Parts: sequence; structure tokens; C-alpha cells
Amino acid sequence: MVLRISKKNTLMLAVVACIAVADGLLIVEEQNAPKDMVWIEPGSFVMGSDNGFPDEAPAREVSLSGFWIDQYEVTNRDFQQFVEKTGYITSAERFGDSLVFQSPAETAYSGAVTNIAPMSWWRLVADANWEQPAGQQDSIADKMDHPVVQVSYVDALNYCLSQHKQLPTEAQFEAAARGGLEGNQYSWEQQSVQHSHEPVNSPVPVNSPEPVNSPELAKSHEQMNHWQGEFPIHDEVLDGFASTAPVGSFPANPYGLYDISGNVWEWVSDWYHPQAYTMTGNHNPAGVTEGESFDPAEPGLAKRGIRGGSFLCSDNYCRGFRVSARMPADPESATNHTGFRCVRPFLSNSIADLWLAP
Ligand SMILES: [Ca+2]
Ligand SMILES: [Ca+2]
Repeated sequence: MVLRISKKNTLMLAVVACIAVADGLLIVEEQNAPKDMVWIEPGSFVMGSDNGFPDEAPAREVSLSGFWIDQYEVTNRDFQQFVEKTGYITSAERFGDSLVFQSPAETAYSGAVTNIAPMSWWRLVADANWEQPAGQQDSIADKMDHPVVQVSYVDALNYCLSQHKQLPTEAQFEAAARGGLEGNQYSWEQQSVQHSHEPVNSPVPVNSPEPVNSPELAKSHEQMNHWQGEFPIHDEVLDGFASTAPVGSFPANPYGLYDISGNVWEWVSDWYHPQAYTMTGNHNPAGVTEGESFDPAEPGLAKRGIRGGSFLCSDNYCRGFRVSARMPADPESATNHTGFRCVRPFLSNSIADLWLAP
């Protein structure tokens, strides 16, 4: 039997309690909140949107049990500690290559944006992996507090399980992203994406390892790290970051979660289907089955979901930073704009036994 006594989501200071029956007596045991995690209250929220892309509809009321969620995206430092401890080898390392964004502008493309084939801005780059996200010339040495990228769904799940955690469901991620607000399009209270009107040092090479402006400026003008300007040709970098930003560089949402919109897409545990919301229940929904999974762009290949958008999401293209936005992704593929964070169901540690050894 489990009972939540203190339910305030006061970040690291939150205290929970469990009650166990022993010798006919109730024994109350307190434990500290998990480090850098936020408690999301059990309750209901309206998931999805009838005003977004078709796969976000229908909006429906969903109820969730309470859960802990990481305050930040998992960083390179976090993932390095995991690898050093376990010897884990990622999907991209096993394959020997991975997907890296390359702006058509950088490949001497001179046509109109509308003539660029969708997804043609991805290149399979040899030796691109979490330690060198853009390939052999890249390094994370000065980006240890940036979100880890070039991790597949399988890699992300293994990391979370090793921490006695899980990947969030789409419903958990969306509830967390909405921050307790109702009917919100974004993870912040203002219903628009605000931009600074003072572009700095643009254009900046995409995949630049260095922020071109200070996190302080980013905090003062922008709600998140995304793409300002016409994707995929020109990023005005008004938010100061042409690629990933250190986690926590932008304001937290009302739940105290950083980069829950933007910076990097984040893996969720649901298998993807564009009509998933008509196929699953409304209490703790966990998505369709692997066999039901369907991506119209690649029929026959079961996909997991990613959420929250990335530094490549713009107003003119995917707008994936909206709280209801969904995307399918091959669970064994990795890119340089997809990472993750983990959740921990209340007092559930037994999932550590499920860790998938590489
Ligand atoms: Ca940016
Ligand atoms: Ca994110």
C-alpha cells in the first residue's frame, strides 16, 4: 500500500512518504525526493489539440498517476558517467554512422525553400556518435552540460533503466510540458513565441559548438532554444544558440522543468500512430502496440515517439516545440538533435531489474 503524504512539487526539497504494513502497525518512512526531479501531481488534463497537426487530435481528457520527471534533459556528463560505469555501446557506435543535420545552404543549394525535399537536410555521417555528434571533427569536451544527442530510443531506455527510471509516456511528457496550464499551445504562459529584435552575429554556421551569445541574453529574450528564421536555410540565432544549449539556459516552465520545449527532441516510450488518441484508453495511456505502430511516411517500420522540438524547429516548419506536437522516429536511429529525460513512477524501483544489457 502506498500513500502520498507530501505532494508539493517543490523540486529537490519535496519529501514523500511511504506506508508499509508490518506486524499490524503502520510504519511511516520518509525519503528524499530524487535528485533534480520534479513531482507531477496525479490528476487530469486535456491532451492533444484540435488546432494542430492531424495526429494531435482529438483533444481528450486524460488522467495520470503522479510521477517524478527529470528537471533537465540528460546531459553529456550524465551519459558519460553511465558509459564509464557500464561500458555501454550506443546504437550509432555499433552502426558506425549516424544522422547529422546539414543546412541545404551549406551544400550550395540556391533554390527556394519550398523546393527542398523534406528530410533532405539529413546526412549519414561516419563516426557520428554521442561523443562526436557531428562526426570525427566534433567533440563534446566543452559541452558536458549540453544535452546528450546521437542516442537512440534503445540507448535512452537503457540509460533510464540504469538510473531506476523509465522513459516518459507521451501523456506524461505532455502533462509535464503543459505545466498545469489549461489549453496552452506552449509550455509557458504567453500564447506566442517571442523573439528578440536584435540579431547577433548571424548568420552562424549550423552545428557551431560554441554559443554565439550568452545564456543571460537567451534568458532575457527567448523562452527556448529553437530556430528563428526560415528553416532549413537560415537560422537567425536570436536565442544565442545555433546548436544545442547548456541545459537550463532558458526559463523553466511552471512545473520547474527546463528545455521541456526546444533544445533537443526527447524520446518517449509510446509506439507512434497518427490516430493513437482514438486507439488507447484515457487513464495512464501508454500508446499503441508495436504491431499497431504506423508512420505514413515509412509504412512497415514501427516507430517510437519524440516530443518537445529542438534547436532545428522553426515557426515556418515543424513547430515541434508546441506542447501537443508529436513526431515518429526509428527507435534504433539517432540524430544530433534528439536526446531524452527520464521519469520515475512513485516508489517504483523494481524496474532496475529490467535493465537491458548491451
Ligand atoms: Ca537556437
Ligand atoms: Ca527538450
